[in-house]
This record gives sequence, structure tokens and C-alpha cells, in this order.
Amino acid sequence: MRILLYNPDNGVTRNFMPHLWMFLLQALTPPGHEVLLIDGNAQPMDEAQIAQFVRERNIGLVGIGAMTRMIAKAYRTADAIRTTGVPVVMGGPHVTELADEALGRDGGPRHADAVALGEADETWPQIVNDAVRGELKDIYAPVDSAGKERKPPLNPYPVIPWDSIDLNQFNLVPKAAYPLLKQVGEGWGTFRIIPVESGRGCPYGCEFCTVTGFFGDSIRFRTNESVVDELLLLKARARSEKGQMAVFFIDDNFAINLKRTKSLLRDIIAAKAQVHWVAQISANLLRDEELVDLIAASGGKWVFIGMESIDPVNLKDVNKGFNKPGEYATVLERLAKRNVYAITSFIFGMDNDTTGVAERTLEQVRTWPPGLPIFGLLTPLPATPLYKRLETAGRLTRPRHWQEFIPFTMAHTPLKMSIGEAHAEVKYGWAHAYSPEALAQAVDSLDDQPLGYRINIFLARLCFRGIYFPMMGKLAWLKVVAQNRQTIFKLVKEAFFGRRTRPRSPEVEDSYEDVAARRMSAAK
Ligand code: B12
Ligand code: SF4
Repeated sequence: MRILLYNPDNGVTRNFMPHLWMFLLQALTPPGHEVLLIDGNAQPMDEAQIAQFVRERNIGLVGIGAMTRMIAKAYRTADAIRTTGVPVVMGGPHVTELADEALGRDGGPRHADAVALGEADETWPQIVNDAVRGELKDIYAPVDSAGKERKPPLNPYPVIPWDSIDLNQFNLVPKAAYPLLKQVGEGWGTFRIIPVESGRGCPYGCEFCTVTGFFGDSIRFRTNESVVDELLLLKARARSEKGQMAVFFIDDNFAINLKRTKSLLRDIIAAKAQVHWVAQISANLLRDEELVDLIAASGGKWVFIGMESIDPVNLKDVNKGFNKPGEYATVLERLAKRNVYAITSFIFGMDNDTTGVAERTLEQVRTWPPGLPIFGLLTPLPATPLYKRLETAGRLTRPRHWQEFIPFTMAHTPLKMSIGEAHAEVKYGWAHAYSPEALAQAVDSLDDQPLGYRINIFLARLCFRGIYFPMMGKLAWLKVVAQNRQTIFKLVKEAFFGRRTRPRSPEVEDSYEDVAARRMSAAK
């Protein structure tokens, strides 16, 4: 049978990274089947085009996975495919929580022939076998023979054949540039960011998050060896095509077990399996100096930190009191001293937020080493404790917000400001963190660093800007380039004529604070 695994586009930006679930299920498919992958972010298709693709390629089963924000598109696609007579099975966090919605048992239309609840590593082979026999069940739940919920142990973990999978749709380098860029350094003909998991689960139970409910609070890890082998495979693939491979460790909290993470990083270093990587780690776990040393030595370049708020009252409200805003600066300095930078994520519209929260947050951000701040709105995802609390309090303004997904739009009323004010705060955050002045400051604050770092932070900021201000066409990019021409000119000039580098010395190790102090006194 030919199977199509499809992930709908997120409706806002082109995702920089493919979704792991597709590769994982492809690797777990019983032998004798051909599995095709389409990520709508990389290969945009409308519903009619996908239905036509399914017909023309003689597909026998379609699997669709989606987060809540893409579920409306996923349902439309499933509807179009089902009109061709091909069965659709859906999985992922949204349909796990709302299986009745997907199966049309809540009074609405039916979109899926079957739903895979929770982690489908062990149910997927059974789904495929049932589909071959034309005997799909409505629901597949990951349970053991006694009917008790069973979480895949991740050991053994399937080998994803990164050396042979067709990854063309996920190359971030334009095709036309391949012949030239493959000659640069070790080769830049391709650049891909690949998702790799080293473990699953998070015990913290933040109120707005689906992870603790979905993956459970018991944490499971792959063996170090299995992760290291995967990295070596990716490195070999990059070398063979004169390109680059970076890895996103998608674990929800990569350092949740410090001892295990350190041992993994040591093994990566010992096996020379280092690639540039990014991972999500909560700030409290980054207090450990040895961990941060190992992060840097094993190829870690960016750490995604869910800071959420600089207000301890807000953090306590959402059960994230383990985040201590007072230590954010120290943690970021600790990373920056090793040339590791942070993607700092903030949520506005929390119950203790008042107008001006964006500027108050930015005042702090400006005193930190340069990073990539991102701003979102508190969103009640189905089945989270937050959803239940707001529903009970009658505060949901769009209880089924996913049926009509609108980016950066609230679905409930915050306590101390209006919905419109919360939206304005998010806009202010993005506009000011990614203005040409802010980009220039980020580049300048790395004055003591080689040009490569400065270009890196500049390009990363340009790309992140697109999360809120989508830059989909050439014209949009040209406009941004024009706005940032001074910084671009400066970097190009340095590339050709060099510049006086200011060496990093103990006296300038706290230079971010100095820079911040200078900036603040200049602003007065
Ligand atoms: C990596 C990641 C991202 C990446 C992008 C996704 C990517 N390209 O991989 C980035 C960092 C960009 C991202 C961003 C966001 N993310 Co995110 N992300 C994740 C993360 C950490 C890992 C996803 C993953 O690969 N997991 C491992 C795989 C193996 O698990 P899985 O995808 O769930 O798949 C398993 C099952 O669900 C099932 N399954 C899944 N699909 C299918 C399909 C079929 C047919 C079948 C049979 C089974 C099946 O089988 C798989 C194997 O067991 C998850 C949390 C988590 N641990 O999953 C959050 C998560 C998916 N993200 C979430 C959210 C909310 C977001 C954002 C909206 C955050 C924000 N406010 O901006 C953005 C939106 C992104 C966008 N623009 O589209 C939520 C989604 C919750 C929900 N109900 O939708 C999650 C669950 C985290 C959370 N806080 O609750 N994210
Ligand atoms: S620490 Fe992160 S993954 Fe864990 S519950 Fe909180 S938000 Fe979710």
C-alpha cells in the first residue's frame, strides 16, 4: 500500500524545520509499504491539490497530524481526501484531546476515519495493518494487554534513515545557490534543521501547556548511543552533499535530568558527533556551570527558554513559579560567555499583566546579551488546566477558537486589560524588538566577537521578525533589507576590509551590562 503522511501548513510562516512525527511513523511502518511525506509548510497545497495528488498517486491511506492551530486546515484537507474514498487517520495533540470532534461524535461533521490517541509509536503498525484489511477502528489507544495506558519506552528507538530519506523539501538554501555555496568552506549547498528527540515527558505541569497531560510526567530517554548514532548519520549526510545539518533537540526540557544530559553531551563530544544544535531548557536548570560548558563544547548554539513573564505573580498564576525572573540575566550571561545565545519566549495577556507590559519586558531584554525574544498571547489549548479554569470562570470569548484560527488573537479576556490592549502589547513587543535600531544594537553588542557571530545574530533576527511580520514575498524582504541597510553595509564592509576587533577580556566580560547602562543613559 502507498501511504501519505501529511502535516498542514501553519497558516502563518514557512516552518524552518520539518515535523518529527512523520519521519518516526515512516520508520515504524511495517515492511512492504511505501510512505510519502508532505509538509504543507515546505510544499504548500490546497485541499483540491492534495485530493488530486492522493488520486493520481494511488494512495491507500492518509495520515494527518496537526497542532490545534492547524486543525481547521487539517479537517478541510481530510474532508477533501475522504471524498476520494481514501481513509484518513488523524493523530497528534489536538485530536487526542478532542477525538469526538474529529470523528463527528460531538454533533459536527466527521473528518477522520480513525484517530490515534497519544503517542502512536506502537499503535501505528496496527493501524496500517487494519487499513490494508479495510478494517480501521475509530480509535486506537496506546494501552497494554490489561487495558492500561502504555507509554513507548523509547528504548529501543527506531533508526530514522537520515542518510537516504528524500529531504529536498526541507533545504533552507535556495536551489539556484547550490553550485556556488557547496564550494564555500566545508560546503553550504544545503542547510537543514532536523528535529531529534532524546527523551519525552515533562513533570512541571505549567497551566497552559499540553505536554504533561499528553506525554505524562514520567520521563523516558533514548540511550546515549542511539542519539549519538543519529547525529553521526546526520553529519555524514551533510558531508556527502557538501551541506550543513543543524539539530533541534525537541525534548520539552532537554536538561530535565541533569546527570543524564551531561552524560549524553559527554558522549557526543567523545564520539565527535557534534553538530550545531538548539534545545529547549528551562532557566532553573541552566544554573549549572558544568552543564553550560558541556552545552557549548557539544555544539549547542541556541537555547530556547520559556521565560513567559518577568512578573513572579503571573508565573505563579500559571504554575510556573520555578521560573525566577531575578536570575534571567545571570543565566543569559552564563550562556553568552560561551557564545551560546537564547530564544526567550514571553506570553502577554496573563492575569496580572497591565498595559505597558511589553515595554517593561523590553526594558529588561535590552539589558541582556543579544538573543531572539518572541512574544505570544496566553492561549487556552484544549484539555489544559488553563482551559478548564477559564471555562469555569466563564471567561472564554471563543471557546472553540481553533475552528477559526486567527494568529496572535486571544480567545479569552485577560483580567487587567482588554483583549485589544493585549494584542497591542504583542505588536509593540515584536515591532520594537525587531526594529532596525534593535537589530543594529544586537550586532553592535557583539563587537568583541568574530564577524560570523555578528552576521549570525543579524540573520537570525531577520528571520524571527517574520514570525509576527510575515515576509513571504521578495518585495517584503527587499523592504526589510532597505530598512536595515546601515547594518548590512557595516557588516559587508567588515567582511571585505576587516575591522579592529575588541578582544574579550575579563574587564569586558560584563560588557552587556555596560552596553545596557550606556544605552539607558543615552536614552535619558
Ligand atoms: C518542536 C516543537 C515545535 C517547533 C515546530 C514544530 C516542528 N517543526 O517540529 C516550533 C519550535 C517551531 C514550535 C512552535 C510552536 N509550537 Co510547538 N512543539 C514542539 C514540540 C516541543 C515537539 C514536537 C515533536 O516533534 N514531538 C515529538 C513527536 C514524536 O511527538 P508528536 O508530534 O506529538 O507525535 C506523536 C503523537 O502525537 C502521534 N502523532 C502525531 N501526529 C500524528 C499523525 C498520525 C497520522 C498519527 C497516526 C499519529 C500522530 O504520534 C507521534 C509519535 O508518538 C511539542 C511538544 C512535544 N513534546 O511534542 C510542542 C507543541 C507541539 N507545540 C505547541 C505549540 C502551542 C506551539 C506554538 C503554537 C507555540 C506558540 N505559542 O507560538 C508554536 C506554533 C508553531 C507554528 N508556527 O506552527 C503545543 C501544541 C499543543 C496543541 N494542542 O496544539 C505543543 C504540544 C507544546 C505545548 N506547549 O503544549 N513547536
Ligand atoms: S516546563 Fe515547558 S514543557 Fe514542561 S510543562 Fe512547562 S511549558 Fe510545558
